[in-house]
Amino acid sequence: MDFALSDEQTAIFDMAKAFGDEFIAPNALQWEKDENIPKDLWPRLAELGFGGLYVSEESGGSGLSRLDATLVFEALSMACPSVAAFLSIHNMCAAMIDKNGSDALKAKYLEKALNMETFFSYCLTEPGSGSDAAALKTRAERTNEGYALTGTKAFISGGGYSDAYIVMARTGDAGPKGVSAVVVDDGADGLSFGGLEDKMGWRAQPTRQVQLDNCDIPTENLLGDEGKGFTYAMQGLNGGRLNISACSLGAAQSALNKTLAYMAERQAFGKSIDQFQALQFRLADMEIELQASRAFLRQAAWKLDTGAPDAVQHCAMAKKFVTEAGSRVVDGCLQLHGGYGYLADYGIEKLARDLRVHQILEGTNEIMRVIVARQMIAA
Ligand code: FAD
Ligand code: 2MC
Repeated sequence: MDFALSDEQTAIFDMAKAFGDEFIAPNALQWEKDENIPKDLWPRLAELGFGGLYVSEESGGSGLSRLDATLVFEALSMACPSVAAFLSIHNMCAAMIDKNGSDALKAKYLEKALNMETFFSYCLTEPGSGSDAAALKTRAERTNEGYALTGTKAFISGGGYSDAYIVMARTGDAGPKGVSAVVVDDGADGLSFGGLEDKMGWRAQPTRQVQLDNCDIPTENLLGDEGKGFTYAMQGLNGGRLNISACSLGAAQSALNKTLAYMAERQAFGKSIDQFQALQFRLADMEIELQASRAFLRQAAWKLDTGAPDAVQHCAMAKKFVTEAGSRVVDGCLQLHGGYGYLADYGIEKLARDLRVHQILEGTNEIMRVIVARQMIAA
């Protein structure tokens, strides 16, 4: 057992960190104010191979492991977790196409997804079904040419911004086995979007409803087999949950780094505030939480990479543990900044807002416990 990163993994982390430091961190507060990530960022990330991190090399992707990918999201989130998490959703979609798509679907979308000419969103949640995802009602009716989709998807990251959408829709009976996954292009007839959601965090990236009203798609846009869409969607989320955890981890680490520097400068009662042992203990507790999170997350990623039988549970456990630890650490960092922590210019309050949603999306942390407890009881 080796807990160290390889030289190659260290280089991957450093490359992502350097990109984030130079091109994302200086703009993060402005992009949040603008409620927009400039689209020219994505092809530049794609040049580093970040458009298909764990798309196989034979399909033209980077062929990295899930563990390697967590390093990229941890590093990019040190610059902005909202931008990094958005990239994670695209990667989840690209990998779903690579893993499950027909040759025709891959030929149509994969290359453009990898160079991020085509940016993907993932559409599972509906207004009436979030945690109970298999209760989704959007229908995909067979037509002569393909499918006609009708229904509404809620809370879609990149809704109205992305170039294509992977939509989970019902082609069969109630329950998970009646769900298929299809690709819908931006601009398709019958596709429209709700208004921009006004959110607590993740404000740089747009969230909208995706509305489908007899939206026609060709047969070739079916992803994999009919009736397997729910499983594809869940398999995609296993990696997504690791990435979201990595986003919490990187953001919390950057908050802690900033806090250490701040405390060395800030004076109170004749000394720098890092000299108060009560505060040193808080720093130590935060360091311990992040180190434990990192080790636990990487172990879960390794389980997914190696096809361990308990990989799903470990992804869920990591998501619950790391996203909560990340938010606790950022909140602690805000407190250690005193009043300045509450001001936007210091960047800490943004992280507190951005990270909060990581306990809700990609499966709430209650659902993560449902997954773990089901396995414990079944064992
Ligand atoms: P509900 O399912 O209604 O849950 C309400 C509460 O009940 C929660 O606390 C939940 O944990 C709890 N609960 C529900 N069932 C159980 C149970 N069995 N046991 C214990 N507690 C339970 N979705 C997408 O498909 N694509 C996206 O790109 C996307 N992006 C998002 C971006 C943002 C900013 C947000 C806020 C959400 C996004 N989502 C997206 C949706 C997200 O995945 C859902 O909000 C989430 O899965 C929860 O669903 P819900 O909001 O319907 O809550
Ligand atoms: N990995 C692989 N397969 C999975 C899986 C996973 N994580 N979870 C479920 N499955 C399979 C499962 O094995 C079963 O297949 P089979 O019958 O062949 O064995 C099938 O999917 C149905 O699973 P369940 O019987 O467990 O389905 P159930 O309806 O009871 O509940 C639950 C599943 C609650 C775990 C699932 O609905 C869930 O994860 N809900 C949370 C939804 C969610 O995460 N939404 C995120 C939206 S995306 C987002 O927020 C973004 C920001 C992008």
